[in-house]
Amino acid sequence: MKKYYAGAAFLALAIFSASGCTRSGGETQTESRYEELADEGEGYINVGFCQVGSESDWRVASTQSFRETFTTENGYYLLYEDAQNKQENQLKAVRSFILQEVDYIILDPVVETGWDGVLQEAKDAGIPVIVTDRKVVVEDESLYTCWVGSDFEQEGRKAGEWLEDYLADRGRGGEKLRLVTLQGTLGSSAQIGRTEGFSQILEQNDSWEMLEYQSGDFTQTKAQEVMEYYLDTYEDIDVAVCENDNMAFGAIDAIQEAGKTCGPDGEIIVISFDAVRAAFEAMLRGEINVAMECNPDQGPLVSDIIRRLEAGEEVEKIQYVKETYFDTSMDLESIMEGRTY
Ligand code: GZL
Repeated sequence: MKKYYAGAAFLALAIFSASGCTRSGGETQTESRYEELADEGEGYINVGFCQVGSESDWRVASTQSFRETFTTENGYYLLYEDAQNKQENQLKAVRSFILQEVDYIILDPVVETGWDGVLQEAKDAGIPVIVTDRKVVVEDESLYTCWVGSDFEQEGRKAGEWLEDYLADRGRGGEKLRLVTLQGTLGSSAQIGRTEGFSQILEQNDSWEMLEYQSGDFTQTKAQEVMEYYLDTYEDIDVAVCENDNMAFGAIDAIQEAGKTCGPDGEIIVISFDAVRAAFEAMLRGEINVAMECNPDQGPLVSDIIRRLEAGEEVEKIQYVKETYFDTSMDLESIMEGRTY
């Protein structure tokens, strides 16, 4: 437990004021608020959580998981920063956590590179960094304690394998297929892994043609624009690979506005990733064919890691969350009853 200094808090405030970083509610903290933090944080494990943003349903579920886990009832004082999908905001937030001398930093990095400097600063300050969800690529792996998240490449491969089976079950194996991909935020682990994983199966199917890759940045709005371009540019698209649910929703809007159909009974097969509740609802409406699960409930896993570190235990460097997929052949309503997101 590190002592909290008002002076450091004031400097942290100066950083936040200049950066536009906001607390979760969007308000900017006053100096007195940081002094309050000093008292509020005493006696708890102080954890600084630097979240990517709030760009998708998955991200909202991820934030909820951490907020519900890192509570004072559970022995934590959580400092939460929403970086609004900007790496510069994440760098400032991590530096603020260092200045406030938190006990642990949790980082969900918007993209994989550009972290060596700030992670060295955290290491020099003696603050362990736990990376969650997306990965960092750094020269020195000792700059972070461990990573917890999804095997994105496996998600991509499983999506390709699902498509092979889906087509074979309908007597369409070996059929000429025209695909488009709506990629996530370029350079993010989820985008890199899903694109790579699916491409491995694409390469095994000579009759499949990937017409184009474009990023929808994991947002519904951008994805609708990208899908509108695809529909204007290419005849007879058979499959839309959407690297998250919100982009699938945008693609569906564009498909329907173009007077086309999608889903199990439609012209265009829609493959999605995340499998949030709204994706289940879209599958039940017959708009999405399959949603590859990406588990956002990583708060409890990270808390367990911190407890083990507090007890002086070693922790595994890489820890994957368990995931599956859901498609319209399944009893989706029953499955939804048992899910928290
Ligand atoms: C995946 C996560 C991605 C989700 C998107 O672990 O990083 O970011 O797939 C989210 O919904 O925007």
